[in-house]
Amino acid sequence: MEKHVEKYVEEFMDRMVAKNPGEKEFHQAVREVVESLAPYILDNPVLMKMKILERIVEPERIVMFRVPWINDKGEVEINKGYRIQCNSAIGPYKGGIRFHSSVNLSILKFLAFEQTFKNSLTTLPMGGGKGGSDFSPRGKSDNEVMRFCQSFMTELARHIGQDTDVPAGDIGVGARALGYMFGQYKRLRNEFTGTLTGKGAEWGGSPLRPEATGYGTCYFAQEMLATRSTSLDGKIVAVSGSGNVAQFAVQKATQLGARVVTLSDSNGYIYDPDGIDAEKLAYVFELKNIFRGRIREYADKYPNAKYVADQRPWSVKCDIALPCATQNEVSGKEAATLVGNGCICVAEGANMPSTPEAIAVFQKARILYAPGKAANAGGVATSGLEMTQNSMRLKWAPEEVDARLHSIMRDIHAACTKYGTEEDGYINYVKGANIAGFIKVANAMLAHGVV
Ligand code: NDP
Ligand code: 2IT
Repeated sequence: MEKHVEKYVEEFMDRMVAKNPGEKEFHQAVREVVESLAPYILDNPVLMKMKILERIVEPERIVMFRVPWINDKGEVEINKGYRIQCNSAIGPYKGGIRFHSSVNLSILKFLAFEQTFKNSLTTLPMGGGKGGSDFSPRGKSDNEVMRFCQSFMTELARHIGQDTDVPAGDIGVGARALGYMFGQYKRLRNEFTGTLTGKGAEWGGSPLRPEATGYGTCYFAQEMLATRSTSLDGKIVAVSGSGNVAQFAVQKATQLGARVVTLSDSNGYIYDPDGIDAEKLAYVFELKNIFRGRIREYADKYPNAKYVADQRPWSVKCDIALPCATQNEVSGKEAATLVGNGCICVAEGANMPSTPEAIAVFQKARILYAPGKAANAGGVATSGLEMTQNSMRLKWAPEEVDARLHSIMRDIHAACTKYGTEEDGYINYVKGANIAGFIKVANAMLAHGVV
């Protein structure tokens, strides 16, 4: 990095950190973006004069609220509820809701910030938002989850709407929680609109929304691999996580001819050298989505597979890694192990799963590496397609949605290539995604004046 660019980055970060003390995930996400954008901003003085970057890192609005509910023992429980409305320059706030014990302001601000760039990349008119709670659905009964969701939505309903802010799922929020939240929203507002996405197929959901994030990540990986005249066919793939994104990443990678050999959760990972084929994946769907079991049980069912407790899957030899669990789940050391084992491509299904140290390792080794805001944008893109279908009050065929998803992922790849190709021909997808995502939002903000 040139000296004057470095100075700009460090001074910007000093001010930003001082204004947002202790929010380490938010600092991390902002630093990555500022490092990519600094040369572009220094070349465009109007962006500096109008303080576009300073405004983008300040969410337009943050709502924090109490979520009281009663557990099955009749006791009162209290959780924190949040909605970060980060940026509405190019469309209504849009982004998922996360229910996990680790949720805090820093994590949701980093997610809402990244969402702003991701949504811009999709080419659809969506601003950036994110919400959630420190409520953990794990071990809770259906009735407890329902009571919690109803209490959460009773407050959130005042702040969202189909033209204002459109939430969806994320970690801990799948079909069940979305159903309970939609039911309560509909009841409170006495309206049936597309205010939430990821809805059930029978009540306004888009075909392929459940599949979209995992499928989109594989479509993006295919585009990356094509730049090196190869594909997923015949490759060994390591996937982390075993939730929504991981499950459908396994499905699509397998359909495209790869052998997926790992899945994980926060307790450990399974390694199945024979590959997680369609039949085994059907078992995983049942285990995770119906019985809400742990991935360890896979190794009991399929004895050829082994379970490794308290570790992540990155020491397994693979050609392609798809981190699909959570932020900062690939360390610099694990990245070096992946590269050392011959991994040629990392496409992020999760948001910010690679630490800055890991990203540096991948880029230094010149392997294909795509950040979540590009590689996992298929989920929110299909949410955008759900909004369109809801507004038109019709439903497209799965083939049509799949074709649109595929073409959006190709377009995102092309945008990353346009803005991220370096002098030696290496595609820096981080830089490409950050600049491409930024330009549209920045131009809209310039047009709107100081608001
Ligand atoms: P799910 O809740 O369906 O699955 C999450 C998976 O990640 C589970 O296997 C979970 O294991 C694991 N996990 C969660 N937190 C941790 C942790 N702290 N350490 C280790 N493992 C963890 O969520 P999704 O599949 O929807 O989300 C996965 C990732 O993809 C997230 O980063 C999310 O932001 C991102 N994403 C999701 C999209 C979507 O459409 N759903 C769209 C774009 C990105 P355990 O059960 O042990 O917690
Ligand atoms: O991180 C994400 O992009 C999501 N959790 C999906 C957001 C959405 O609105 O579909």
